[in-house]
Amino acid sequence: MQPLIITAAICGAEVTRKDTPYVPYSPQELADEAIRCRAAGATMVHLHMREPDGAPSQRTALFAETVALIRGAGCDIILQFSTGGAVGMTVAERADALQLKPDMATLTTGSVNFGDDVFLNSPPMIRAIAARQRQFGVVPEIECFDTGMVDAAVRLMREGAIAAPGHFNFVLGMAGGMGATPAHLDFLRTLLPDGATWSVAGIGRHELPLAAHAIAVGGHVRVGLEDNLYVQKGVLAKGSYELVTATAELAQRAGRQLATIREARALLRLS
Ligand code: KMH
Ligand code: ZN
Repeated sequence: MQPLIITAAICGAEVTRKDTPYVPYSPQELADEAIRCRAAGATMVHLHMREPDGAPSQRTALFAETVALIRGAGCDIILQFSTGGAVGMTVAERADALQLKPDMATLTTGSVNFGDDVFLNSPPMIRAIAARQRQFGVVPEIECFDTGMVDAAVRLMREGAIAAPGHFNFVLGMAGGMGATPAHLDFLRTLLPDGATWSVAGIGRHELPLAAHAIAVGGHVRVGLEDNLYVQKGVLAKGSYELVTATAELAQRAGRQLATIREARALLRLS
């Protein structure tokens, strides 16, 4: 089995300090959290930005400051920027920071109801973000909130907008998207192009059970406060690093090695 890549999704766009006091906002807080997650076993960090008041942001200057702090501290974690941003942002806002050439960036390959909102990703929007990723040599992580997004990604591969076979992340359990059962995950896996890598991000209480399933069947795992606030029922995680630690413990019990940075970069086809 491949060594396990754990991605830490440390703040997202929706979680606020009203939900948990532990969500990082500032570049320094984001960098510190990324470094704690690396120490706990994460090989990749999925980054959103926040304005000082906590409002979701995709400002390139904030990404640049956060990356400088992470790298300045000698942390080698793989950097993955969000291009999803927050509901309602334009493609230009969402994709501006790709000019910083992170290792990876997300690419959601379809629209989905997102709570009471719609996370809009029309085919022209997806192609525009994919084109900017190609322009800056940024490898996409294909975010799938529903089955048709896998099929859409395969169509984009056929037309040359995304390189095959790709790396997919299934976000399961969000209100409006696919359910978060092992059966949903097992079905999604059957749709992937040969040679694709995949991870799962279970929302809320589904996070660690789906992580355990992915660890058992050879997939990779995303955890963190973007997706889930609790390390156990009723107990807030004091940071995404506690969720990374819990995932690393699941892997250890299952006999699955954690990927080194070098191994993760090779598996994800990063330069
Ligand atoms: N915040 C969501 C609307 C991504 O990072 O690419 C979109 C999202 C996906 O979080
Ligand atoms: Zn995200």
